[in-house]
Amino acid sequence: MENVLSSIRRERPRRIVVFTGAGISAESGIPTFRGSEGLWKNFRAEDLATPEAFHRDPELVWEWYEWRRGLIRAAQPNAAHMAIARLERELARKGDALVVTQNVDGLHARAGSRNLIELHGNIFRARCTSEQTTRELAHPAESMPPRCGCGSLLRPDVVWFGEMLPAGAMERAAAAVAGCDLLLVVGTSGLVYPAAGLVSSARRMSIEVNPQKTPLSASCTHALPGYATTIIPPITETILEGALR
Ligand code: BJW
Repeated sequence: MENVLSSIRRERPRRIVVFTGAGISAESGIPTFRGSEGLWKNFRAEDLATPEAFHRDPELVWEWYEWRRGLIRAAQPNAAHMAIARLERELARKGDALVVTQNVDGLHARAGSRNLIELHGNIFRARCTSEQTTRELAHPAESMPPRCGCGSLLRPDVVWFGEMLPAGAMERAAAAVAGCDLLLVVGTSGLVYPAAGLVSSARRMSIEVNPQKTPLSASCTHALPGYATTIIPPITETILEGALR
């Protein structure tokens, strides 16, 4: 850890991209997808997170999302989300920080991050399956499965397997990663594409924060084994000390 903080002190990065996955929200009590405690241990992605699954049984898919929406609603952003939001706020005119997240939980925004790309959508938004219009769906749905005013089914406004990411999101994220001084890769297994491919666009320093090794570890300049709430605050603090000096 100390050698990584020394590199940050030496390089004084000012343009930061933070690329996050489910692991950053694990310490807020939100289950990750993979691993021994992950959602895919007890639920099959093919039954719940594909357009075919929704077409087959929209009520089942919505019930699963309502359960997850309840868990997330009750959760709070943790010290890692807060430190990243503070980094954006305090860098202000001395640099910039962009968060590119695969998470649909909205915790970065709740922590205060505003410069944010949600690659896989947001679980508190719904989309009409006919008109494609989106709306906030913050509270539990009144009817199941919920419907649009036009009578068509609403679906969670998230990206399922086999679906395209929001238009322009990957392009914006890849350009930011290519132009940044420091890429932080936090709490992702690096298995889901195209998102995981972003890491290969980094040209300068990159630091992975994850208790496990991942397929991305070898392509990062440093891989720090550990938990986001322990490791991210000293990293953002060190970035701010250098950038604001
Ligand atoms: C901690 C921690 C702590 C724990 N601190 N860390 C190229 C190669 C192979 C396959 C493909 C490819 N390109 C496309 C594909 C297919 C597919 C894919 O990637 N499949 C692979 C799984 C094999 N990709 C797609 O289908 C994508 N679409 C697409 O490619 O479209 C192309 C297209 C073209 C033309 C026409 C049509 C389409 C879409 C992918 C969408 C993914 N959706 C999900 C669900 C979102 C909605 C929901 O939440 O319900 O997104 S799946 C799930 O995985 C979710 C996540 O965002 C995503 C990534 O998971 P993440 O965040 O990495 O979590 P975990 O659980 O995997 O890892 C957590 C990590 O945290 C672990 O490493 C822990 O160690 C760590 N951790 N505690 C720090 N405290």
